[in-house]
Amino acid sequence: MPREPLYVTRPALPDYQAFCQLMEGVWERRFLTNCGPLHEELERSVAAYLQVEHVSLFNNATIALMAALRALDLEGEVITTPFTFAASGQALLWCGLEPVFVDVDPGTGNLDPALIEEAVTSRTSAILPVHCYGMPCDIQATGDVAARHGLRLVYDAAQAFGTTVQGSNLALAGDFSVYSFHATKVLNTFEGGLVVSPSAEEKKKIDRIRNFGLGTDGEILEQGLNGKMSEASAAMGLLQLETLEDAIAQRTERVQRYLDCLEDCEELGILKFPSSDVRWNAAYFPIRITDRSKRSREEVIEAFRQENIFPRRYFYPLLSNSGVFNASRKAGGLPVADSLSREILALPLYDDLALADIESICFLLKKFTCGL
Ligand code: T4K
Repeated sequence: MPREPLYVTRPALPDYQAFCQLMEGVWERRFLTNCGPLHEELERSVAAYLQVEHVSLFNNATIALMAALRALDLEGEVITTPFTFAASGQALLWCGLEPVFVDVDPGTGNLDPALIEEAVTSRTSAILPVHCYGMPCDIQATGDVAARHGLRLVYDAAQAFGTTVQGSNLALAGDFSVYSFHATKVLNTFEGGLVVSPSAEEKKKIDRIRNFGLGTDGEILEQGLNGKMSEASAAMGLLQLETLEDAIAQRTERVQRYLDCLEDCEELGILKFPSSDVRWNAAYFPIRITDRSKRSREEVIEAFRQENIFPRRYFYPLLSNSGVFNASRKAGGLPVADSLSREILALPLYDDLALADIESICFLLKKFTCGL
């Protein structure tokens, strides 16, 4: 049994002294939030990293999603995936929108553009796809569907910071892209989020919504909320950005070790990891415990728990099976999402996870599922 628990993820932490140094400046200035200098520096640095011009930092991605949806003045139905974290659907409900759930691609867990198109009605106003596990959706085909039907497009890129697609900038897909900097993400700011806007005008609107809907003279111009990122979070982000590429390289090495260790276990389903034109951020390592496995997914979780290892069912239950979304339309049945959700298990993955721990996890997994 591993001495320390192995969780599905552990946050990367920068050098503590470097963080304290940035905090000394905060103490001197007594400027804690409301777009202080560290916040402004992080906005510039993140924009440069993503090679975009207009970004807005947020206190988390759920609020950032709500701000992006609000900025588009949407109403009626929004087509989205049921195979995602609760936040994607919850943001729609908070904006008074009606989620319509559409099935996903079995290889990637991402929305299937052909099924999106079949689900469009006269009440559809937008599409909210999710780059599941940080793996990019089919941006081209999804954008084509949106254009053909005059729909707005907001990408939930919460898990995708650091993923790049050759020839097209993931961050600029659709009307807005929203990233998360939560503690469990590849880059974290304790809690945090980001909206990428297509123009200065849109960014101005997003920034206003983020700050209670206030204009420059304090007048209340529109519906808003408090989505601002603090200086402490911005400091964390600045330090993490310096080491992000190393972190992704370390994660990628760990994914490869998993793939090597599991290649002889046919009872497991391995998702279709991105091809060579994608630089994936290796945010998660999900596998499928299929019905050929000796033990069920739930039994595997329990067996791991006995070993002090804690994989997670990302994503279970399907949003469409949760009471909160009872009234939401399910377009054409959701068989793929349903089986993915029943079989999926995200194994521990983080940048400093020991390679020997991955080998132990795979050894146990094969014992539980394939009898190897
Ligand atoms: N859209 C999508 C597609 C998302 O995946 C998310 C968030 C959002 C939108 C919304 O983004 P934010 O509003 O959060 O910025 C976690 C995260 O809380 C959530 O951010 C994330 N997705 C989701 C996939 O995972 P939980 O409930 O599974 O987290 P929790 O607390 O159980 O943590 C998982 C494991 O990580 C723990 O067992 C131990 C480890 N851990 C966690 C934290 C918080 C640490 O080692 N240190 C920590 O500080 O939701």
